Amino acid sequence: MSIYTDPILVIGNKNYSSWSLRPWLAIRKAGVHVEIKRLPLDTEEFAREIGNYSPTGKVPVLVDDTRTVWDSLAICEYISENMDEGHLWPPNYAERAWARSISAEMHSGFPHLRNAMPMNCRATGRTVPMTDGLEKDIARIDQIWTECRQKHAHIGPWLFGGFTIADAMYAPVVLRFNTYGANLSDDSRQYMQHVLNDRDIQQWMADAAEETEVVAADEAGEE
Ligand SMILES: N[C@@H](CCC(=O)N[C@@H](CS)C(=O)NCC(=O)O)C(=O)O
Repeated sequence: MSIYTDPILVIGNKNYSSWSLRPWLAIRKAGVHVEIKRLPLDTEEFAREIGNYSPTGKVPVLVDDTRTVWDSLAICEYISENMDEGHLWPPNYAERAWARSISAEMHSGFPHLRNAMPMNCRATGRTVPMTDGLEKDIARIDQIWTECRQKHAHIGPWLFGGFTIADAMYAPVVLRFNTYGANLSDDSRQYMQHVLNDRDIQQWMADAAEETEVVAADEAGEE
């Protein structure tokens, strides 16, 4: 007989773990109770403990009673479906398809952005060399944000008006652009500012600022 305990989300460092931020933010926006366990990346503690939770040896991973859900997008889906009555997607099916498309695009794409601009919440004013690939990734993200905002500004300040998983998926990109800068449309810049002002994002950044670990591989760019 298993004794039910609160679900646990295992995350990495708040400063560096972009994948962890996504389900953490979805949990905050769903307003559900999930215990957060932090395992700092690149440490003996991580290596020793992650196998107790995750079959992939990676974070984030959610453990809910007998169920284990790994991979950021799958966790966001689980939170929406099983803990929030599907409210973390837009209510209309066509909008949902659009939100899912850009979420999947984020999840599997933008390799130049990921490599050149690692998430590093507490760093600002950094510059990295611009390449054709990076420029293309940034331009595509700018296009996605601009289209979403132009269509949904009358509903609310998030990509689809109200908060959805798509915002969770792009939140680390906002933090990356906050660190390294990016050439964006006015609509995209307003969206970025909205995300940066969000209470939960502010909390994540404040927690990140208090962390002391440094992951050398994720320290990119010149001050
Ligand atoms: N596609 C996965 C990526 C997970 C991932 O790469 N996590 C990194 C941290 S952000 C990790 O756990 N790295 C530790 C390791 O590989 O040892 C997701 O969406 O959750």
